[in-house]
Amino acid sequence: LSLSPAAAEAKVEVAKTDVQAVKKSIADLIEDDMERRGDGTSLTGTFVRLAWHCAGTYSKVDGCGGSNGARMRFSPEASWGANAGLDLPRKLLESVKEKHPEISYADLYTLAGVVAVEEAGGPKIPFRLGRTDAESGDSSPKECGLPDADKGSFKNTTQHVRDVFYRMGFTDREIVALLGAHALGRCHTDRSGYWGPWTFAENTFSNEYFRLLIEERWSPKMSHNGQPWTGPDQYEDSTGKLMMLPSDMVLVQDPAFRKVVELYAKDENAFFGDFASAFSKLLELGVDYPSVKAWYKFW
Ligand code: ZEM
Repeated sequence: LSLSPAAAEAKVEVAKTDVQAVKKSIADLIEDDMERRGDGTSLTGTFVRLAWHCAGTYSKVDGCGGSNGARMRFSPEASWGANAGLDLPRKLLESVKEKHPEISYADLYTLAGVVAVEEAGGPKIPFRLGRTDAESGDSSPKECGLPDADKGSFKNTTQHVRDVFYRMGFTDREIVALLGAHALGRCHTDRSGYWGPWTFAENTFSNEYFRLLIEERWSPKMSHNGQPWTGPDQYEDSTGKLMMLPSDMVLVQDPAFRKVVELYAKDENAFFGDFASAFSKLLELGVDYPSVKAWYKFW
């Protein structure tokens, strides 16, 4: 069995990479940054969003997109509106790349998402090295295929969410599991226009997102800090401190999605297991692991 030149080169780099050491550097970065901020926010959510936006461009129709290549470093992906604010985590991860130059950017950006989930107390995510870096954005999809949070009505937004995730090859159950990542992090008005966290513990990976979706009364956000809310349509809980996007509300409006939300709200283990598989699958979409798999160890 012979490897393509690119795969052979990747094999050498992979063999040199000490994954545990890279994971430790990423975890240290998250912890140091959190201390520096001191306001209860952290990089965990932003690293998970980075990994997801690297991978979520994938289309099973033409095999285009996916985390291989780390094409978000280049135009057009760097300037897609959907990726606003993701230059920040990419810049911070440069310090890890300097310490561990043998890991590809594509492996580093996805591994950062994996470490963030684990640091936040989430499940262990099966992860394999082996992504290689593109030299330009020439092989990026022409159009941004990442999902919008609002298509004007629940009906259209539901269809849109299904269209986007079916294109990647996910099932309804996997869609709900993946959206549970919104337990982490928050929306930033200067990135997406939306505001606020989904849960009261935005650095903790849990099934809180699902519990809140079912148990809270969500209403359209009308005001913010005593002023009328002028941002895009979003939902807030009874305290006004938490948020849901229209695309989150779809999960309780649609009967098939809702069943899975109810399951995860009751059974955190089921959520953790399903999330670990679905997130691992997401991060490997379109990655061309050569047929010789023996050296692709799972971490
Ligand atoms: Zn998100 N997401 N997402 N997401 N996301 C945001 C933030 C985060 C959608 C979406 O519009 C937005 C998935 C799916 C979908 C995370 C993880 C995952 C934000 C706010 C928006 C608007 C960005 C900002 O302002 O900083 C939509 C429409 C989705 C599908 C329908 C999936 C899948 C994810 C991972 C598996 C995370 C962790 C954040 C928090 C980012 C942060 O900086 O804290």
